[in-house]
Amino acid sequence: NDGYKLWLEYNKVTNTQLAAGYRQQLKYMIFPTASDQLKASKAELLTALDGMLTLKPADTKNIMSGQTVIIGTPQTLKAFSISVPDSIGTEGYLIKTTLIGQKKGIVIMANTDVGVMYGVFNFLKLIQTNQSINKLNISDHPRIMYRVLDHWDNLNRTVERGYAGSSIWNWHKLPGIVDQRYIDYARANASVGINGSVVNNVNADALILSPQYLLKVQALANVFRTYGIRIYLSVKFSSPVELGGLKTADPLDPAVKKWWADKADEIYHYIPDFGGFLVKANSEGQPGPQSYGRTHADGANMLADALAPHHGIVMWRAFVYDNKVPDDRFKQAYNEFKPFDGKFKDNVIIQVKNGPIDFQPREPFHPLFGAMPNTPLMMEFQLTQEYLGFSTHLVYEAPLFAECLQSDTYTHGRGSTVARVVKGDFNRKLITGMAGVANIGTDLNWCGHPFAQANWYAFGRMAWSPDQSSAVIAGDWLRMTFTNDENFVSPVKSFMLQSRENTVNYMTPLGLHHIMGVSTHYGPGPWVDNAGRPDWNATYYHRADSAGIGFDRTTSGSNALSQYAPEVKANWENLQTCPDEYLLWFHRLSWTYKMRSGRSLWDELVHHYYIGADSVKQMGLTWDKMQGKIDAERFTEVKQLMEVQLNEATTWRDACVLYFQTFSKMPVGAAYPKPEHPLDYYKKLKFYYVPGIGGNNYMTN
Ligand code: BDP
Repeated sequence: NDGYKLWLEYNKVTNTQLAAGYRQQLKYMIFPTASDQLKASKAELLTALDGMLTLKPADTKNIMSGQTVIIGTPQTLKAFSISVPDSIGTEGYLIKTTLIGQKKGIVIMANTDVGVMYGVFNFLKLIQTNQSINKLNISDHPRIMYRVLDHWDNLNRTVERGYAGSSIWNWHKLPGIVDQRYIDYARANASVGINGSVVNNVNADALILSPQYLLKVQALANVFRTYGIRIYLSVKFSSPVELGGLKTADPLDPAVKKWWADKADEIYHYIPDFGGFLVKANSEGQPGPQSYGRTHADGANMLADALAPHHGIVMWRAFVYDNKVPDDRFKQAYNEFKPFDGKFKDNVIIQVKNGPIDFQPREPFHPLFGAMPNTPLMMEFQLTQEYLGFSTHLVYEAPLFAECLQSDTYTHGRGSTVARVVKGDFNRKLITGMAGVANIGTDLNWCGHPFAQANWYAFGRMAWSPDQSSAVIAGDWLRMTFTNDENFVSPVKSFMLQSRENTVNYMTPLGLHHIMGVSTHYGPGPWVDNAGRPDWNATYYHRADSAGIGFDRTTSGSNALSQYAPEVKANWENLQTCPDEYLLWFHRLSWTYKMRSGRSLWDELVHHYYIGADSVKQMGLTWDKMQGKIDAERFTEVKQLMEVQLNEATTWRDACVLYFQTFSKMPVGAAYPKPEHPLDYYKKLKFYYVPGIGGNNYMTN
């Protein structure tokens, strides 16, 4: 098993009693397929039932009581006097055991074809996870409108921050060759409700908008459409100059406006259901409206006007920073965007990273969430593990997503969680969205690490319904991907749930952040102090010296905390209430500062680094016991990956402890294993051809 099938393995149901029950109830099927989406849904159902139950339900027109499943939209269901409630909306579905006349049957219903597809995938999940289908009554619908994967894929097939091979988009062979991978990619997305895909890097190449490439994009869109997925493109703000030969890309210039409007018309000619644009502007060297003395609102609204006639949207990123904020990069996005609250067109959504710096192992939630009540804010999570050990470390990210989503912004009183802001609970007029920076590449198993697939899966599930539990999602994923054997699911789920905290511990405990290797972001680099700009240096963030460590963002420091609601600020500013997890994000403390545990800050830091690395060892021991419970290929691959992870975790631990010790000058407890090498060894380590940094237009940090 090479892992290619993801969570759509459709393994045989080994519990014979359960299997017999499923077979009995699914003997017959009423599933008319008037559209491609319905055809694809039926094909999926048949493949899955064949795989799991060696069953091919017979098509019937009449209901055989207790043995029939009826699937469809109102069009199909009206013949049976079944009505579909409006409340499930255009993407929701209902799965119900019900009496139709005198006869009992299972009905999977939705208002639209794509709703039917989601219903079918969720019905299959019940069987994949060995649940009873005797008395079904499930109603579900997405809480978020735009559930989008962002691919940071370059046109030369390198993937910025990609650790799973090359880009799956074979631009050279498109549009002629439509790879089966595109179809399987779309199936996997649809199975978790992802309904959008931005296929190219935010550091965009203007060429993507050329007619030659639009034809290639069209071929992908044609595949995606069948699975309810819209295609989006990242666009370079200076495209009118680079591609159109104009003198300027000033968003207020009439010729520029016309160029974009014409370009939008052209795109919709190729792709009538095109989703819209994603824009990284005035960030890390990318051009943007500010290059012409204009604002983010000017830039975003101009593009929004071009797309509006076709119902497209603009996802405008808030990941902006440069050297304009001398004291703290943390504050820049808020400073630049907050003043424009309510000033964006209705079809603009501001895409905000989960935290204020950059996808660190742990960040506090971004202060913009809740701070722009009249502007749609789209969550941006990173599935590719740029700062989480690439694709050799097992890090299940759902707890990271949940931690951010369940944070209380207090902007509309207690209980104003980030999830509620993102769902638009406080302003029903706004469009809503969640994006995940994809971790997908040409590796046989798609994501590099068999467990990295879980992050793609979990993202889809949380984008559909942001309040779901990480544990439930992990359990479903394990059962669908590996086995229903409880002796596997239970121990593995428990280390998955712990895995992100492990990585925080061996990389950036107690609120440390941005201390990785410069540019490559591979391995530890707390000593980095000579990057091109101060805010690219690790020393800028940890500020360690003989007096202490940490970034003072309280009123006496950069006062970044003032960007949060007063309750949040008060909580994090006060050392009595600030959780240890965020301590050094907000406070600068002496090495001897007494922690809640009774340990000194120094001892606590060392403790976390050691338990972090040790937890990887423990995970490996648990995994060893899983031998024989799953296929040998994936067992061995994960075992090897865990050995690599343990080595790298140990390197992180030893390098960081030795480095910080040069300031604390305090001892490391004798019980802890000694580092294998002196600090200098770690500082001099060189890594060549680190994945994820080749070929993109711009790469500094
Ligand atoms: C950083 C990455 C960089 C991306 C940038 C972004 O290091 O490669 O281009 O984010 O999100 O995390 O635009």
